[in-house]
Amino acid sequence: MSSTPSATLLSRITGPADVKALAPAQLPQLAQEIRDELIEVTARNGGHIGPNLGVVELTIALHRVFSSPDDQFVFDVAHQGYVHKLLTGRQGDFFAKLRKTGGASGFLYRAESPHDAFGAGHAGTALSAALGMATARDLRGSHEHVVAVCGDAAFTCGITLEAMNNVVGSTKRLIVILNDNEWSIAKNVGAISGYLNRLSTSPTYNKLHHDVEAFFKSFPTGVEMNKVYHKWKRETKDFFVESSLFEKFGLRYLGPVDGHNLAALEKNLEFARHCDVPVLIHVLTKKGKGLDAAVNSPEKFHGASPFDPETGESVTPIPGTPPNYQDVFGAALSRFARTNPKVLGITGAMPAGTGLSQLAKEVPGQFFDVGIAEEHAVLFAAGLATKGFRPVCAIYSTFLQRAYDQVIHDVALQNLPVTFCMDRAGLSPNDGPTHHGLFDLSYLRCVPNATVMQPKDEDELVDMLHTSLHLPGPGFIRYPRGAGTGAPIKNEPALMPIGQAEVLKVGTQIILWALGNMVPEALKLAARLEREAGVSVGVVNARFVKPLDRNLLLSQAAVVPLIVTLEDHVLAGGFGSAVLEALQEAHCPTAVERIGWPDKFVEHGSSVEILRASYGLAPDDIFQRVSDRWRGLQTGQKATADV
Ligand SMILES: Cc1ncc(C[n+]2csc(CCOP(=O)(O)OP(=O)(O)O)c2C)c(N)n1
Repeated sequence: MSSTPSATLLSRITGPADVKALAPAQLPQLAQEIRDELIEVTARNGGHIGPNLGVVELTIALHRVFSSPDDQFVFDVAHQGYVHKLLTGRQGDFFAKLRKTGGASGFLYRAESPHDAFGAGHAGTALSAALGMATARDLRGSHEHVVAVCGDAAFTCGITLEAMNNVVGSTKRLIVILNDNEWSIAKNVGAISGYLNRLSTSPTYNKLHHDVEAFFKSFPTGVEMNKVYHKWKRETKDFFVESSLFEKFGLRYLGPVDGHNLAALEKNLEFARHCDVPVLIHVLTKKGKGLDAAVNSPEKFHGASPFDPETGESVTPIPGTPPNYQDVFGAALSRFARTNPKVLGITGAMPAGTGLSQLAKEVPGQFFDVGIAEEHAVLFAAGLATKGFRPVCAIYSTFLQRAYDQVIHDVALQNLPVTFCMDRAGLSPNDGPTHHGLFDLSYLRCVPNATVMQPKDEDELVDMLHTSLHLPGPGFIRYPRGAGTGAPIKNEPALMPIGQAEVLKVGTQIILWALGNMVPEALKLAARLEREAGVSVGVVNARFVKPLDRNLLLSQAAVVPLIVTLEDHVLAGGFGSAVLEALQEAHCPTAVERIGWPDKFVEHGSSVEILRASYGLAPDDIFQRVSDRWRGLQTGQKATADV
């Protein structure tokens, strides 16, 4: 694996100036050392190994031709920013702890380094942001370069296309790198992907590429590039053929360029640096280059869990680990779709992550991957629903944020029966704030016609999916990342009474109202409170956040002094807020203690447990808070009685 630090070129890179100082002949060694480091760290920690192995040469070339942080790189999604981190002073221990508590984030953050010009984690944002930055530069009269680095799948995002539509008229100087590896997480889809494929193989464009080569060859080295460019431009007015899609949007097309050929990359970047028109360089890269397993299985190694660096085999899960929620959902949806041709599954470029791969394999005619296009996914579902279909949009909680207007304006307002299955509700610990699903209850609870639920286990997830497929309007089901509880799944799913909670344990002094994955926590907490604080504690599995089981809540609140809500969601506007609102509307004065995430962006960390502990949400903290609140109420009651 990696050589001892003193022997490596990489260990001597403290910033971009050191990358520039290397001789061209040293660069292949640097690239190899970077790949070794990427493999070693991601094999241990998990992470976006495939995308990063593909951009090693591209990132080196960017840092040799431009001068970060004065010049600015905006990486789309920013999951391919590991190489950029290694070249901008973040190697060593910090990088070794990639995606772990106290280590480098798996994405780019303005707060992490001055070299991170723009943060991201969601796809399709780079071109818009870069256009804004380039326009700001022009407005204030400075001269730095702004370079957007976008994957081919980023061009399936509406925002990228909206930004392209605005390049003309916004700035004359913008450099866009189209990093084309033909893959999104799964194989890229749609017309744009087909177009890029034709572009990379088209003889016309390959000829243009050779012309750029010829241009460079025709001038002696050492001549000032700016003069060369202007002379060449005068002489070859017709060089840029107004025929690629990008040229129609005002971006001069250069390429395709071999993304693993450092000399070719540097030449094209150098050329683009001197252009006084917006330029798009089409760079062809191999996702996973340097790790055979990743080249052979690009989807698995897009974002991999820890793996054996020699064989690429995933580190096997602990035997007996229950199935993931996503797989239970995928199996259930396939099963429902097989017997009902009206049931359809829709994903925005996440067939494996959402569990929809199973539907794609078993009932392909009822499966749709629309690319990274959540707004379209939801609107498309709305259209399908008007014709009697039962579409299921499988979109992570965090990515559904992007389609909020479609949820309200197109689905809920027309009360269309679209089901939303929101995986990764709660923490995505190693990914951090861009990927935590902590806001969906707040943004959905206020939407009329919505039914919002969260299952306590896998079996209830299947029941909820079945129930939602029978709703007259939109249904939203949230569930967390990772393994379920191991609950056995019934042979036949049950239709759940809408808005009915489930009493799991009767108690007479405190009632814990828990949502979804907090239910098992609540059962443990109840047992401990009874054991250690001598209180009688009941537990309710809320199941529905909207409509909330008001009857049960109010009947309990009439007889117990304390209701505690537990949710894996922000407190502001979440499940506990729904409980408070219901009590307030009934003028019920019962005390409520709400347990949930605070009004902060929660950073990345090694595990859910570590992050919970750092926000006072570890089981001990919750026990303490509830015991204290209970004691406070008792003291208060006694004081009132004494008066
Ligand atoms: C809005 C949104 N939807 C989905 C994702 C999940 N996602 C992360 S990377 C990715 C594919 C990106 O492909 P591409 O832009 O081609 O870059 P590559 O990884 O191939 O370098 C997807 C779908 C996301 N980050 N953001």
